[in-house]
Amino acid sequence: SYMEQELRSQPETWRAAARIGAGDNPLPAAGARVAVVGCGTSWFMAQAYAALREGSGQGVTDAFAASEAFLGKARGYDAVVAITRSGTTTEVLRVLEELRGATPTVTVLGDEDTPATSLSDATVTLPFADEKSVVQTRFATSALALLRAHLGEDLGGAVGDAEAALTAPLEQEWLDAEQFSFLGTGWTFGLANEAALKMREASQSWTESYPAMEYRHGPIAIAAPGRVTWLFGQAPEGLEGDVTATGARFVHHGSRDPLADLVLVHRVALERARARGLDPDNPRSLTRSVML
Ligand code: F1P
Repeated sequence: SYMEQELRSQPETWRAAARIGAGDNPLPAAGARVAVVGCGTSWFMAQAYAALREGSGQGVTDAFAASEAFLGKARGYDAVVAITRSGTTTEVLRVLEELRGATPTVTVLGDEDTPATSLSDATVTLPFADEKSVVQTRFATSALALLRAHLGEDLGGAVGDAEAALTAPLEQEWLDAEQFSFLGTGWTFGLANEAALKMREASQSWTESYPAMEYRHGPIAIAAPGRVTWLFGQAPEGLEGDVTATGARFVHHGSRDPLADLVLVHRVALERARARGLDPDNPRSLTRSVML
């Protein structure tokens, strides 16, 4: 499948994206007030980037689903970053159109020549990470690698961890699980949202996602044997004990870069799709880009 080829190329595409992020590019400089928009997977990458950028002290950074962007919110952003693999997603194009001539926009794209290209003040294109599969893997993670490198992060460890995640054994419990809850804190909450979406899109699995400590405020009520609770990033105190007490399988790879842990989820989603006879490249009810 395309999904398999694309997810396997991630260490290489992250390296290439990080080089662009660390070099000269039009992404907003430190100090700017930035809004980041996208749909679906691209929105979740926007969430991760917003938490990282603001957390690193480089300026106020808010993420919005493009369909909800700026609704009833004060404007006043110095720049807007849009993330869209296709450059054709209706809600993203609407945001770019609305901001034209008012707020500078930079769009992170898979392809050079798209409707979003001409509507943006500047673009960063990742053609080597563009994809054929409807389900995004390497474009999304490479876009985030680009953005992290632009914030000054060294992606070397993440790339090495992604290589390891491509060969790590998959546990049978993950392949058989009846339900998954993905959890994260700060930027890894965006990754948890993306992990849950990936499993739904590729394998029609029942999945949910929450900020890690929110999980204890209700959602843990469905944790049980045969279900998996998968935590990205740092482990908040007390969470593991609460989850294991339910009989659910608690998964936490604390020493791995959380973005590389997402690669492991890509593989689980692909294997579960195969086991169910699904084509992960062409999920039911989805298209490569959603247009009105
Ligand atoms: C985003 C999108 C996602 C969806 C799927 C296909 O498109 O439509 O909403 O989850 O992964 O892509 P894009 O704006 O990044 O092209």
